[in-house]
Amino acid sequence: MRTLIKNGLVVTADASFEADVVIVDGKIDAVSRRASGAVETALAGLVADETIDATGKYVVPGGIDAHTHMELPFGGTFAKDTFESGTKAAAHGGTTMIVDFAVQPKGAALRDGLDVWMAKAEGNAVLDYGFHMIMSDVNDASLAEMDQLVAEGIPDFKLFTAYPGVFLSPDDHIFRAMKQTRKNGGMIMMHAENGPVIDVIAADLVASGMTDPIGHGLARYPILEGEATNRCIRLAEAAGVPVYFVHLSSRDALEAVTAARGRGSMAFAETCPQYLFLSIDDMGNGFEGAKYVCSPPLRPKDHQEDLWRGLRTDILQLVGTDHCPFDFEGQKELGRGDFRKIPNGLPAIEDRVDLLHHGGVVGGRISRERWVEIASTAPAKMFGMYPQKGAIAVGSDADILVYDPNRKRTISAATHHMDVDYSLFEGWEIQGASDVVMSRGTVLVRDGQWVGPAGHGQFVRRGRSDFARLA
Ligand code: DUC
Ligand code: ZN
Ligand code: ZN
Repeated sequence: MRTLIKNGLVVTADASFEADVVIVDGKIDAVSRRASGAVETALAGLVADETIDATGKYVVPGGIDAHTHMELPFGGTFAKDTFESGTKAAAHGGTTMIVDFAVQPKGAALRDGLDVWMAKAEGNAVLDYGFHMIMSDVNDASLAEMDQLVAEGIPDFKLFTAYPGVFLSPDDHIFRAMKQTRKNGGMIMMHAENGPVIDVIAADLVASGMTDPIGHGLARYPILEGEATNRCIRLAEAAGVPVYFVHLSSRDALEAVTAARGRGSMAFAETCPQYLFLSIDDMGNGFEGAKYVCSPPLRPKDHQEDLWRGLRTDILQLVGTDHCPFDFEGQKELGRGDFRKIPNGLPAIEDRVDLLHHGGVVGGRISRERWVEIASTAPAKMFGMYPQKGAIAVGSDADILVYDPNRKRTISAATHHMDVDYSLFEGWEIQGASDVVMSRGTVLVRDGQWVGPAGHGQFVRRGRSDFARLA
């Protein structure tokens, strides 16, 4: 099968140039530049099974969302998107690969959790997928298992300083896991908030009668993210390993990463669309605010431009979603009368690529090349799958968007594809949308319609991070 995408503007993390792209059997076979002013490339006479005219459009690598939680059991319920519905929604929004988090059950092996998540994804995901591993129990056995998982293409491990009694690992456990990655070449990902202190503040708020969702945002002080981020950086420095912060949300945490990078530490971080576009003000409308409950919480509005600055200056390397959707009705409602019982998590997977284009490129905050980098190329490099993914280059998987930078669309729960009954961005008109979404050469979405096969996704074995090579 040969496909030709012609007349487009190829945009990569490095440059933009006019070129035609040939795809053969799912891989990029040629990227042929048009000479300045020329209408056609050297490929003009090429016969293809399908030709896609990308005149006036960008041709970019598909988005990679390296932070998702399909079907996560959490807060007494389950994140609602399955691997099928969640990856389909992702594809509609220009994402062509996800990395989800498998969870080690407490008291069981890493492998037990991994097997469960593999079974959920296999045959159901329509996009290629990888896994990070959440470690709920750090002990001699799980430390030894880490080496095996790295060898099998699951090289990163998430630990928490938050959620006491559920996911929290004490400092010595975090340190032991970090030391293990020094030996096996993996990477530790941290959810950094001071959970025990947050629980004290939250209990005080509830005791004083503050039970609304806004209490969730008020209890989780930014300084407690800054403290935990700095602590984990120092632990990683002591262990001599890189460390990656998931869902960095605040100026306080950004300052910790900035300082670490300034002294040469390998500290890396992502932020998420919700922290770039929403604020704690969104949590204030009575119980409606439950729609915006996630951890870390939405921050005061003035943190947003600091996060954009972080993206512009590479203090933050990429943007993932932490996609973890719960219906307002029946799920978020579990926390009526006590914000601590609201399931934490937001739906965002379908909007990430377009929101970053709209707020970043159209909004004049980042270049279109940086947009491609934070949405696709940097995740591929950070998580050991570049240049198979995240590139428009000969030999790469043909995970490609034909992207219309001018098309406007209105976000709404009535038209989105995520399996959740509300949208964080209801009624927002944004600029930029994918006309064609292709995974390994197969068109999945065309002009907003699903045209792909079921169960198209494959597990991607990942290698060492390109960002975090040790001497
Ligand atoms: N934060 C969330 O909001 N949801 C899932 C897990 C997490 O850390
Ligand atoms: Zn987290
Ligand atoms: Zn998460």
